[in-house]
Amino acid sequence: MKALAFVVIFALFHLISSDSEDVRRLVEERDLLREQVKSLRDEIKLHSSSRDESCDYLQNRIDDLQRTVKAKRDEKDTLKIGIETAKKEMTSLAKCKADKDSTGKYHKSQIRFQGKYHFPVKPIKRAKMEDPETLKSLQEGLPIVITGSNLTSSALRWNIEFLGKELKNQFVRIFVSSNRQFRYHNMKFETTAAYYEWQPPFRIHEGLFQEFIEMTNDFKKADNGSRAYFQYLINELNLTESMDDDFNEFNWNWIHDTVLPATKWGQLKHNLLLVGMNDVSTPVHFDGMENLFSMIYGHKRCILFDPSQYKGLYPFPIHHPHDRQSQVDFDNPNFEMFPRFREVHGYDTILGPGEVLYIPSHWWHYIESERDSMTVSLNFWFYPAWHEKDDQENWKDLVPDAVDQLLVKQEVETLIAESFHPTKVKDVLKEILDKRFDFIEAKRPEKDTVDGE
Ligand SMILES: O=C(O)CCC(=O)C(=O)O
Repeated sequence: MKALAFVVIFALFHLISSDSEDVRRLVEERDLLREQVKSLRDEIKLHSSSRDESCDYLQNRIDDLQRTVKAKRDEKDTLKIGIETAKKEMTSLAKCKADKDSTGKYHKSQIRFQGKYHFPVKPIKRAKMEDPETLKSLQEGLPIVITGSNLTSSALRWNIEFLGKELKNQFVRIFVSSNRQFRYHNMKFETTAAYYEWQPPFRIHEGLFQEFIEMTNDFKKADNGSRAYFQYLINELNLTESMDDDFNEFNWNWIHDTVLPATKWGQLKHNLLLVGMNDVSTPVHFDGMENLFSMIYGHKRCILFDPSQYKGLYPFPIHHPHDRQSQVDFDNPNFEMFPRFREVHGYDTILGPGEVLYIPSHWWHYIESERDSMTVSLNFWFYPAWHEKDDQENWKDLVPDAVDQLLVKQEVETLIAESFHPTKVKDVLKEILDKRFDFIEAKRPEKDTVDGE
C-alpha cells in the first residue's frame, strides 16, 4: 500500500513538475509539495501502528493533494487567459495609436459605437487628397477615405451650436424614431405598401430647426431609446449668408478640374446635410449615385459591402417602400430567414472631421453615429458615369461587372412589375422557372459519369 501511495504521489509530483510553462511558480510549488510529501512520510511513520487507519489517512492526503494540483492547474489556465487578453489589448492599443488622425486631435480608440457585428471587415484604404491613390480609387470605383481633405474645410465650424443659431427659425422636417435605426423609405410606393402590410419605421415631425435641437436634448434626458435625425437637401434650406459663404468656399475646383474629368461622373445631383443625434444608424442600403461623404463634426462608423454581396443582404422588392434597402436588421439579424447573411464580408472605417469617404455607386453602406456625440455630415451625390447612357455608345464598358449584374436583376424585376403588377413579381418569376430548367439537373449525373470515365 505504501509503495502504491508513493507511486501515486510520485506520479502527481511528476505531473506538476513536468509542466514547464510558468517554471518559477511551479518549481516553488514543487518544493512545497516535496516538503508536504516529506511531512507525509513522517506522518505515515507515526500512524503505522494501525494499518487500516494509515491507509484511510493516506487516501485522504492523496485526495487533498489531487485537489491542490487541480486548483493550481486552473489557476495557471486563468493566468494564461489573462496573458492572452493583455496581449490582445496591447495589439489593439498599438492599432489605435496608429489610427490617430492626421490632425492629432483625437484617438479613434476613444470613440464608441453601439453596434456589434459578426461579419469580417477589412479597413478601407486611406490617402491624402493629393496622393495619386485617391484619384485612382475614384476612377476604379473603389472606396477610399480621403484624409485631411479641404473639400468642406470652410464648414468645419458647422457644429451643433453654430447650426442651432444659423438655422434656428427654419421650418423643416425632422425624422423621429422610437429606436436608433432610421431606415429610409420611399412613399412613392404607397400603393404596394398596403400589400406588404408595411408601416413607416419612423415618423416625420414638421417644425422649427430649433425644435430639433430641443428634441435631441429631451430624448437624451429621457433616455428611452427615442432618437431624432435631421436630413435635408441643402438646396431646400435657406442658408444664411455665412453658411452660403462657407458653401461657396468648398473646394469646387478639385471637383470640377480634377474629379469629374478623371472619373467621367455626371454632374452633382444633390448635397444632403445630415445632423444626427448620438447613436443613430442608417441601415444598410445602396444608392445609384457616386457619393463623396464628408464628415464635419463628430464621428461615424461606415461599413461598406461591394455590389456582389447582394445575395447575402436580401434587398426588399423593387416596388417596396424600402427598395434598395437590405431586409437584414444588423442589430438583431434573423439568420434563419437570411442564412446567406452569415457569409457577407465588408470594409469599414471610422470617419472624423475633415475626412471624406468615397462610397461608390451601388455599394451597400451602413452608417452609424458615435455613441456619445451628435454628428454633422454632408454628402455630394453625383450621377454615375453611365447615367447618360443614351448619349454614350460605350456606356456598358463604364459599368463595373458587379454593378452590371445588380442592374440587370433590377431591370428584370422592374419589367415584370410594370408589365404585370408589382405584387405579381414573385409568381411570374416562379412561373418562368417552373420545371423549365430541371432537365439540366436531371441530365447532370449522366454527364458526371461520362466525365468520371
Ligand atoms: O450618414 C448617414 O446616416 C447616412 C448617409 C447615407 O446613407 C448616404 O449619404 O448615402
